[in-house]
Amino acid sequence: RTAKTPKLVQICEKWKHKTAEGVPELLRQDRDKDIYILSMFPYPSGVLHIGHLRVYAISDALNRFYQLKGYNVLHPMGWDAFGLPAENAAIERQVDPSEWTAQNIAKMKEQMKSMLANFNWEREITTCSPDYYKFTQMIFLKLFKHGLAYQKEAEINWDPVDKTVLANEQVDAQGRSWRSGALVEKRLLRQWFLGITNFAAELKHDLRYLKNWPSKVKSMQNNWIGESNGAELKFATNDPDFPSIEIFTTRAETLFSVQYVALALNHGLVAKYALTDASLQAFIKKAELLPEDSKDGFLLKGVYSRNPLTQEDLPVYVAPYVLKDYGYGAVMGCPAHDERDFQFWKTNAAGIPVRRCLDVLPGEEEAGELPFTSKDAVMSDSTLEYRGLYSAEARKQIVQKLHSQGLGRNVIQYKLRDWLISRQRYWGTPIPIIHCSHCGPVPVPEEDLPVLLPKVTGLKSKGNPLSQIPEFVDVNCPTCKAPAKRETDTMDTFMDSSWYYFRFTDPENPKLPFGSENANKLLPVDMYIGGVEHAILHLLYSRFIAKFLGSINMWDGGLLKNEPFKRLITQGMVHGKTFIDPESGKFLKPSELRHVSNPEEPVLIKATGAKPIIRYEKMSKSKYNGANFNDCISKHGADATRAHILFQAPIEDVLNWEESKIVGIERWLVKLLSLTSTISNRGKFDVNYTTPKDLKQEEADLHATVQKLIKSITESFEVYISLNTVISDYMKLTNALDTAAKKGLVRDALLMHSLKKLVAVIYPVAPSISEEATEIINKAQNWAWNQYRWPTCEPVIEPSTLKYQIVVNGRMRFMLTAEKDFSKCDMETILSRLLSLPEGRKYLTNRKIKKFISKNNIISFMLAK
Ligand code: ANZ
Ligand code: ZN
Repeated sequence: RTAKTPKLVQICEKWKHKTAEGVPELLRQDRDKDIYILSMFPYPSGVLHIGHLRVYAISDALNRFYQLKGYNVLHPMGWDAFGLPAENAAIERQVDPSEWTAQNIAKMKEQMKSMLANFNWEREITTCSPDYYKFTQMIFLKLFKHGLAYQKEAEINWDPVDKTVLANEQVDAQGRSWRSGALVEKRLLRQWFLGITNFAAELKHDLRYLKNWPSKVKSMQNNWIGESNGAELKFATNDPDFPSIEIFTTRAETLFSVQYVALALNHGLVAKYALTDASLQAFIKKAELLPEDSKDGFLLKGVYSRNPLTQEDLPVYVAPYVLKDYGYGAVMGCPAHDERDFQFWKTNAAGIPVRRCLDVLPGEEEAGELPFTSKDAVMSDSTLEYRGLYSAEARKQIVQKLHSQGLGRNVIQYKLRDWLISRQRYWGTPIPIIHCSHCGPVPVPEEDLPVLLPKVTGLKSKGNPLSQIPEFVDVNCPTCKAPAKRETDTMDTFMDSSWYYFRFTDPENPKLPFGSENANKLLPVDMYIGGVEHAILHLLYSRFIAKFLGSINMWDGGLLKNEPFKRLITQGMVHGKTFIDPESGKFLKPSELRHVSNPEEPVLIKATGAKPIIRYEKMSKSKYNGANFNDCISKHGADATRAHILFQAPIEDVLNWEESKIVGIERWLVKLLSLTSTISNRGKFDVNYTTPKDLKQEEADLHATVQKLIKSITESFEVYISLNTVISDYMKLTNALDTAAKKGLVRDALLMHSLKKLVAVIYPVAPSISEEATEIINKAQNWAWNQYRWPTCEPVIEPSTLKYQIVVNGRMRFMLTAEKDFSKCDMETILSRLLSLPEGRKYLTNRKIKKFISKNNIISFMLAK
């Protein structure tokens, strides 16, 4: 470790207060340009990890860049504070979850300050605070009013020992409760849902407006929504209670090869027969536990369904492979052209030949074994009037024909399901509903919000604590005043985070979640930065809520169709260095390793002296590869740490964290400061210096390099958001000035002029060093200059003099500095100038010139022997 490192730490400490406020308010230039930069708010677990350091280093660099550009930057921070970990801590340690959360927030806020993240703390929000969840409840009530919040039965994970509902994350891969170890049961429970599927089409189609989202994220959203264009077809039955079965198909042209109809376990027709058929009941019970790809089936004897196109009567099966909540929970089975149907038919109707209706395209090789599943095919001879037609055309004509007979129509299906928000847990936003036996579910009147979460002492793992508090549960119906029961479910925490970016635009509004004027002015978020692990749910729920709030005129998302996030930046994970014993395959602790000063094999295993396997992996306690946020900052200072993490990898890539590589950054920062002193002490300069027109070639070259790098840095921030290139450009710029300062071929005033630009452009990443450099300059120059303005790119200046190479008989003999057009002069003029110089006389006196060439900056003579 160099002796200079502690100095960087001290500099950060020295400027702590100034760097915390960002560009001073009074100096921000053009206050009517707004920009909203948001990093995903964290869960207050108690510690920030290196992954957080990465996100906030990115968002704060962008924040400070736009401050220098004169923007009014909204860069807020808050806490996604409801959820299971606080509840678990409360159960385990018998602490109040709100206190536990508050302590964690305090610790993490300190860490954010120590990394110099400049947030709008005056707008801080915490989702578990009644001032916030009051409005989460208000938004729920608006959804309720519009029919978008409703109750229905749904399967939950039930722990029969603890007698409690478990979240999916609390059930292990073997289907056991994480706490009691009991085998988890599926139970039906009435639960609250939000009608996100009403927005499925918009959520899918508006993805096209998100030009600045990573395409990977858009396609993940697209797949999750899962739009499927097909047809609803009616198969008549011989059952008077169910005169027809509706099925969903994307392949209506395969109707000629349909051999059966299969129904999901919960289909209405199945329910009817199960009432009287014990063997069917037994089958359903068994099948509920089978995986989705199971090919089991149960034939409903005596029931037939009629193919609407061929009028053929077909058998009807009950099959677990038919999904309960997709389409109509019913399929038409085409063994010849669908893999799943083929397997089902083989299992359940062995021996009955498969009937095909599609052939390969003309000129293609016959597909061989069935099933033949290509969607690009032609109708076979067996299909009468459709024979020879391409699948797509036949599909269209068949649906048209069935439509005219009232037996079919085109429909779009989505894979997306409504959002189950009920949680039978304590630490969440209470659902503001009162159940009345006369009036049904009644919304809590707005003036009674928030429905406060009651304080609970001695939280236990069994059951939902809210349902055990009579003062909470027993209330009067707001409508008829009769005794009624309060809803005891709380909301999924994704509900809290689905609208927090609205609240930041108007965090103190006492009446509304936010005022529309503020939201319209500041939203959509210009840049949203966070982990790709939120690519689906959080972003989809946020898009849904933003669109819903737009649909009821709570804000106007304008051209972006109520999309909340204009640009999405997903940062890659941070991996830590792991050491593995090659013999046992075990992860090694730092204490089991010995560091030696051999650059080839710097680390050895203490016990065996062998070389460990080194890999970078996701940081985790069990791999001993975590890195400590506080350590890094206290050893190297915030500036170096920020620059290091930004430099190590492009934003979207995985970053292999290796603290020791920070030395490169430290060397650069130390060099920058010493260069600043050197140039500052070379004389007194005009604070308003502008680049003169008469530059020597060396000066013009440096000037051009500086402008090129400033342009590149600006574009990296503004266009590409490529912050690792920003750091490498900082280094190039520093080196260019350092070299020029050492060579002494550039006038010092120009060096100072360029240095000021460097000091300004590093501010977004290294604000303390930028302050320190400014102070060095101001002290030496007796200036009151500040660096809080993004430098302009000056036009390139043609040098007024050039350096010419004088070549004699093919060898470069000496250099000459002369005016720009010197090489265009005639030979006599050039020669007489050269002969006035000692080197010229040495090579050219009294020599006969055979050939003379003068081009660009090369002047060449061939002499006669
Ligand atoms: C007949 C057919 C023939 C089908 C063929 C496919 C190939 P996507 O594209 O994912 O939407 N299907 C419909 N409802 C279902 C349910 N509840 N559970 C399981 N499968 C269901 O898939 C649409 C296809 O999935 C539909 O088209 C239907 O099978 C099946 F050669 O109908 B198809
Ligand atoms: Zn009532």
